[in-house]
Amino acid sequence: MIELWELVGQSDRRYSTFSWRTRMALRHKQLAFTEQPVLQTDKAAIAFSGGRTVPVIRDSETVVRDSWQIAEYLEQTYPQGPSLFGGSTGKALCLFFNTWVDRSVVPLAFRGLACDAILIQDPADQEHFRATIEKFTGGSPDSLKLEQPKTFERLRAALDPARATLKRQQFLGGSEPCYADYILFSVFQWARIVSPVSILPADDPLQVWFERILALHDGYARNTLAFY
Ligand SMILES: N[C@@H](CCC(=O)N[C@@H](CS)C(=O)NCC(=O)O)C(=O)O
Repeated sequence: MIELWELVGQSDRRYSTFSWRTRMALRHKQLAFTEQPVLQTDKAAIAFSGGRTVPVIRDSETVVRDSWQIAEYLEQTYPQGPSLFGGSTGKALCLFFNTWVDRSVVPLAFRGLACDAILIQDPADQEHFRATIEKFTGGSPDSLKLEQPKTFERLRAALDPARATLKRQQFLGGSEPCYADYILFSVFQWARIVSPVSILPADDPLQVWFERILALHDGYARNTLAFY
């Protein structure tokens, strides 16, 4: 069975953004897997992967790290399951989307949510996470909390192309979800797991789409410890 290494916070909160992409890809492919929760500071637990971040999967003898590489691996290794990319053109566009979300959406979401996310970290990870916040934002949790409403405003504006698209179709993949849906979903899933402050109003097409993804695969993603 496939094993997935991901992060864990207080009260068994499974908050890792990038691991949610992999979890949803595994469910989409209808593959069974077990989870191996690790702390951010427990780099020894994932040293076998050759990297310092999760997600990591092991499938028999094969170890793959990095959420994008994992999606590629699953699509190639398990062609019989529902497709993640819908062919080579879809894969190329999903790669663009992955890069856009990682470079334009994740940094804003991190800036907005890190001040709350530090509060759900395991005590052993708090100092490490504080240093990560400082490195990526140049700010402290307190200063970022003051900016939070403005940061969320910028985030909502940055997402306008996705919002406009989701007014016209059910999923980023069209009438069915594809890997692009899970990429953007992972940011909002992280948000609801680490922070009580919701980013989107209930009638935002992005929120309606998010609820749709939460309901997929028998409500799999909804069924995790979260604030809302
Ligand atoms: N490009 C990587 C990014 C992975 C990543 O940054 N993972 C975070 C968790 S969401 C991590 O492992 N952080 C550990 C740390 O900061 O020490 C991917 O897509 O898998």
